[in-house]
Amino acid sequence: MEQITLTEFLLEQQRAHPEATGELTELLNRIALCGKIIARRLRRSTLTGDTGYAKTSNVYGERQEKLDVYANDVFLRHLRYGGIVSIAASEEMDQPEVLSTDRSKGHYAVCFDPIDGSSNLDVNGTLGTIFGVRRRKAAVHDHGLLTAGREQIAAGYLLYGPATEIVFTTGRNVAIFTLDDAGEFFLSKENVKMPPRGKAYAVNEGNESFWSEGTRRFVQALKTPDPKTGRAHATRYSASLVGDFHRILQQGGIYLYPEDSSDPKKASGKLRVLYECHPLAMVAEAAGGRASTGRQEVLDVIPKDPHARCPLAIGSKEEVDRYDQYVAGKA
Ligand code: FDP
Repeated sequence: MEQITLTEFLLEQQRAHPEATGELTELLNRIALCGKIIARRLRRSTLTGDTGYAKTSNVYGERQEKLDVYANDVFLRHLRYGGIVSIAASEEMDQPEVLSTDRSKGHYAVCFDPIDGSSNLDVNGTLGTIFGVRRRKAAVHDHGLLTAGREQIAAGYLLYGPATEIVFTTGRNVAIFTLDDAGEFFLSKENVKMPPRGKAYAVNEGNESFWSEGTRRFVQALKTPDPKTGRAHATRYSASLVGDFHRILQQGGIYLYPEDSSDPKKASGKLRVLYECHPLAMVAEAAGGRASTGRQEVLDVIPKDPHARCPLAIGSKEEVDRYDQYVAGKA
């Protein structure tokens, strides 16, 4: 099989759009580079003492892992180079950081979650990095970040599992690239389509007593055998949104992080709109799936601040549609 590298793929896409400047190609290549650097560090982290807590906490008051801090720094360093990114905002930083004030360049704003699934760090479990790219808005006090997810022009994630993969979309289709020993990302799946219905669901069921009635009844329905097939949905929860989403992208199903009444901070769920929900929602839609808060399309959510959260139901269209019905009390 002829193998095509990420760079070749991006250059081909760029050539197909004569108006393209090449800056987005460069940016996606830089994000892939960050993924390689982080993956290299993760591969040896249980031997080198890199796991465990840093002495800092993030804006949510959550203790940061040393690798959260490391991965955030890797992104900042490599996004700054070349001046094509004006603003970077991350789950691990209190405020968005201005990387370039050169108005002739710096056309992009990048939101990212450097390490998703941090509780898996100490046990060599699946991890990820999530990113979403917007065009910079000139002279807007909030840097143009507080906009709907539909403003993203590209989004995706890196998965650190048995293999490191990068998955992204620029809106038309979704492609998966796998890192091989040569240090190159090679195309492993093109034009990925999410099945309209799946066989599994991912949710932290330990939180059930803090869910709304609609969420509780929905998950109960997933566990009830379908009269037509005699099968119920299987539970598949890895504590890594990226890990769970990657399965759902390819095999269908649904991931849920609903509103949770155990903690006022989780009244809108746990996941952050800009760093997690918007980017994955863009990938899901481009693959034919959906992402909903239960009441609204995730891509229509306009966050009130850079660290705003929203409930997330993401995956196959059939399951996400059904979730909305339960939340609305129609099922
Ligand atoms: P984490 O906080 O460990 O980074 O991004 C948030 C996230 O992980 C998701 O990756 C994961 O699905 C979820 O939170 C796990 O949260 P719970 O421990 O509450 O289940």
